Amino acid sequence: MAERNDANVRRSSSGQKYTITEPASDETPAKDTPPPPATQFKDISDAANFAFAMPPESSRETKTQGLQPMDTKRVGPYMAMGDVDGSGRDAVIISGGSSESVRIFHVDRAGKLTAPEVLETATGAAPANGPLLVFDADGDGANDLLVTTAGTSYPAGSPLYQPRLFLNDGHGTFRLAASDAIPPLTSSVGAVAAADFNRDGLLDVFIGARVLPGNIPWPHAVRCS
Ligand SMILES: [Ca+2]
Ligand SMILES: [Ca+2]
Repeated sequence: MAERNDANVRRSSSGQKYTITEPASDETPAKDTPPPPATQFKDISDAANFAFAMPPESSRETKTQGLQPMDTKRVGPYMAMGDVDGSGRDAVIISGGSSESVRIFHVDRAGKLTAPEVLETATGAAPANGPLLVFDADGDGANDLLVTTAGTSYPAGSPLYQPRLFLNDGHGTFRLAASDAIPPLTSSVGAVAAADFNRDGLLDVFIGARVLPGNIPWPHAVRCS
């Protein structure tokens, strides 16, 4: 019998015979588990009042679209951060599924998150929320909030996919912008970003579609306005 570890077996030459014998006892030998590596991060979710459950969507999109490899509306929840009340501290904004309201967690001076404000109450009768974008849409110096939609629960082209823009009064109170604030857009969204793409000094918005509902894997248009 020759005893070798895995590395030695991989380096063995031809013409040798190895006999591997299992222990007689049924007990599983203890693993030589190395200690977890040191990390610079520490979980303070409970101490910061940021421990909460956000249940996933219950229905399965893949039942109706055999080529769809995953449930796109279960990709979230999505999160965005930004100072929305002029405090100098970033709030945390979370969006969930079609039955989960968009919630705003402000951060107090002690670094703890306050009880969340509900931006809009979810009814379940709309697509799941998609990526969020905090940016100053109207140029008044206060961060506003764009809420997109995601998933394939509704047919392509449904107006229910229209993103919603919420304008901030500068103190963290949001109101839904006028219906013509955003051109008609029915994308199931996977990414959103703001930058001055055309260099005119004004922020522009990139909205990237993830899927075309009912037509997987046909791509959907990507918009920039
Ligand atoms: Ca603004
Ligand atoms: Ca621009």
